[in-house]
Amino acid sequence: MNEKQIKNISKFLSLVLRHDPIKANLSLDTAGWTSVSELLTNLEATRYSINLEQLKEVVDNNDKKRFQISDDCLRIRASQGHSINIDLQLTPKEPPAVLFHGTATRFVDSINLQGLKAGSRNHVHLSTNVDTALAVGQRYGKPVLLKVDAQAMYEQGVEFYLSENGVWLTEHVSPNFISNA
Ligand code: HQG
Repeated sequence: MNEKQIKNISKFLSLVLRHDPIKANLSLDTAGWTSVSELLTNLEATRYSINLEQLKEVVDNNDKKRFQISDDCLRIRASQGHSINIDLQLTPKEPPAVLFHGTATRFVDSINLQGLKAGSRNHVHLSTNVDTALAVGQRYGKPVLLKVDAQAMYEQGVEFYLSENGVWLTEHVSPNFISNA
């Protein structure tokens, strides 16, 4: 497979495993997993004829490690970013003292009023890395970097989760924990 094919399949997997499994005639279990063999069969029927090795290539080459295949290779899921209601079954974890969120300047007034909301996804996505956060913000316009006082939130009992691919997740960030970075 060439890079373009890998990217196209990866995009389709994001769609199916995070947002719209019906697009590949699949259902996800409560933790977001689906059957690898059904996925391969249904991919072939819809648009991409690939085998398990090629699926692994897509998963391994993904720039943000968005997908996980179970150790027995029977199941696959997206590591984060879902809009459908699933429970990743992650254990709450103490976050680093400071986390970053990149957004677009046009959202800042609303964020200052309402805090960071998960929107269509299940969680607010936060990063330890400034460049990653800025790249995330860039997707929506002129980026701005926000700093989240994760330590204070944690001390007040707010739960954080670390996804398999290193994204920090929480349900909501109140405005009083947000400042300009
Ligand atoms: C903004 C990508 C107005 C929020 C990335 C963001 C990430 C508000 C947008 C992952 C708001 C939601 C998620 C408020 C938040 N008022 N706007 N109160 N609260 N927002 O795409 O964090 O490439 O759902 O700042 O790498 O941008 O798909 O979230 O701009 O990890 O794997 O509303 O998506 O990963 O947008 O990105 P999103 P996000 P993938």
